[in-house]
Amino acid sequence: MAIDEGAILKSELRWAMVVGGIVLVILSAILFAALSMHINPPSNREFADPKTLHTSDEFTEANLGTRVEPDGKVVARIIATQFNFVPDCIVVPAGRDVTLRFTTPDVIHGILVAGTNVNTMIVPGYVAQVHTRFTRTGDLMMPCHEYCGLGHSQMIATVRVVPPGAFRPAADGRIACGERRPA
Ligand SMILES: [Cu+2]
Repeated sequence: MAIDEGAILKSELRWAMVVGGIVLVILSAILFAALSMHINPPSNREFADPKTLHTSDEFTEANLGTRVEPDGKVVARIIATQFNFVPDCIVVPAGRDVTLRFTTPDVIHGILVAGTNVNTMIVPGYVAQVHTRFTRTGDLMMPCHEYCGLGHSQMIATVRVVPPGAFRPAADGRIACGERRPA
């Protein structure tokens, strides 16, 4: 049978269109997730030396937890370690932009906050940062989702989302779990 070059060309074009269509579907799914569901890969690139975390400016023990910065931004700083989060509970206001900042002195961890778009890896040497806005009040679970050792399954923290009226930080801007319960 003779090879019909025209038929081959047509078939190749058809398959190219199929592939192009699939790529378009995938791209629009990514765009839809990014624009309307706010699901994006974290794009922050900041370094934090694991050896000097405890003496660094930002991640000293006294500086961990939720704080309203002088410019009004709500920032929570958390260290993930084997096999704990420090602190293991943070308070955040509902309906307000919140920045979560994580780092780790030991191995790779990862977190997600159940029912929200918060999901990031925490890699030694880097600061993982997530901007979000919590809509529902209540205690949300924040487990480590990257196997980090034998105690991994016990590694879980709480994100306490309180109504804006119940979010009353102290004079220095700090607010911690256990001090003020949600109203
Ligand atoms: Cu972990």
